[in-house]
Amino acid sequence: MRSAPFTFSVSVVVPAMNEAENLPHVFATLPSWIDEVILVDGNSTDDTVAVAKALRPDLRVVTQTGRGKGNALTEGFAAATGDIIVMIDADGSTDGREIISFVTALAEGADFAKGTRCAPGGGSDDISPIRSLGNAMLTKLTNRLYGTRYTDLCYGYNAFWARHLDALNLDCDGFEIETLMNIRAAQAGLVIREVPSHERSRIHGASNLHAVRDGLRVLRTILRERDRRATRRVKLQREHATAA
Ligand SMILES: Nc1nc2c(ncn2[C@@H]2O[C@H](COP(=O)(O)OP(=O)(O)OP(=O)(O)O)[C@@H](O)[C@H]2O)c(=O)[nH]1
Ligand SMILES: [Mg+2]
Repeated sequence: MRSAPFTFSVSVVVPAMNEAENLPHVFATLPSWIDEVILVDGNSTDDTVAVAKALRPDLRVVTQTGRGKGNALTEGFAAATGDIIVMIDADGSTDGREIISFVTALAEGADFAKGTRCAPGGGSDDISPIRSLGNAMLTKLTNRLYGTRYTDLCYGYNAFWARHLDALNLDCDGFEIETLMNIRAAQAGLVIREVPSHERSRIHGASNLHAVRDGLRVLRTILRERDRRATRRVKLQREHATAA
């Protein structure tokens, strides 16, 4: 039952591929005042969907049509009906009890609330030294190229007002989705607030992320978005010149 006195509604989007064993833990952390939970199933071969539905009869299930976490989130966001959309993982690493911090940041004026493990109050039980180094380098590069002041680029716990979905214009398939969101949010001039978050270890099962392969996808995204920005600038200048 809803107990928080919000005037807006909150959807939680959970991408899940073979996470049946983790879902009882994940759903147990979700606040009672969430209006909608959408599980985006990546064609799981275990009981993910059945377990999820049994845990939450009000659950909405979206079966993704493509592949990858990016595709899953994009399709889940499109299906969400809430004023606010929160994205969390289904492996037990993101704690639903932190959702209130994200929603509060948005209610206080942020457009985009970005989780960070690397600011005071945040942390990780999960990230390896090599991934931590890679993330730090990619974060630094993004900050340099886009003038942002992010402390943690590649983290999957974020929330935003659904009205900004068009500005984010998401069009990627893989784990680079968080990077794309962070860059596009900044480029769209959204008010971004970082929210300290503590990442826990995956409870059961194996990670789908491959540090080198997915790190390179993130790097390509960072560089490609810079080219997109340059192309857009030239196009705008041409349009101005033609109009003058
Ligand atoms: N629907 C769907 N969900 C996915 C897909 N790939 C990953 N996920 C989910 O996305 C979330 C994050 O994936 P993980 O494999 O834990 O990767 P990660 O959290 O980035 O990496 P770790 O820190 O190693 O756990 C989990 O809930 C996965 O089940 C996919 O292709 N489709
Ligand atoms: Mg994980």
